[in-house]
Amino acid sequence: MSKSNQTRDTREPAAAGGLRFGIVVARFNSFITERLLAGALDALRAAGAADAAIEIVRVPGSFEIPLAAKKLAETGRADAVIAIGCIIRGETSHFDHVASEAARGLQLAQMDTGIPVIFCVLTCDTLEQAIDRAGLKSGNKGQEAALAAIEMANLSRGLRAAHSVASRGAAEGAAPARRKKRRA
Ligand code: INI
Repeated sequence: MSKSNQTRDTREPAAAGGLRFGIVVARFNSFITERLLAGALDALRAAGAADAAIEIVRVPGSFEIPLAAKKLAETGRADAVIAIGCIIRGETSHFDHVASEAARGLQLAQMDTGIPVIFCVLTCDTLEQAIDRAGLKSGNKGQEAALAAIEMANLSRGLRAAHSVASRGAAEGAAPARRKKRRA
């Protein structure tokens, strides 16, 4: 199988009309993160998201993204949150701490709140790698993150709706049994 077949995205174009999004953007390496934000906004708007349905929050660096993402998810104002940051390896182990805590914190944020949190935190060895992923050679990872956010927001809504139909069905199914018991 060719590499292009392995990686091709065969999803239908996602629809974002009626969905609400939160975006947390780190100011550290803002030359990159603002490009990722622009890519994410382009993709959300192209899919039908209204500007009024997109809330953007800025934080100092990637280490601070998880707490802001969790708080945004907890407001109930977002069907999905996109976390945008850029961590570039330096000469010390600082990179590893920031990168691993950002990833761990964002996974915790989505598991704790039940709101999808999309990981758009670049972890690069060089500035050139980051530039490539923010709109040059390798596309814009912000756009990819927006598509993942739309997909997960729709999936979550669908699963919630299916769950409430199933719960209603179970409650209705249980009601006659309770009535029968009282009559006996
Ligand atoms: N934050 C980043 O988002 N990217 C980096 O590359 C980075 N580096 O290399 O230090 C970085 N550090 C700041 C960190 O995220 C916190 O803002 C800071 O430690 C204060 O808590």
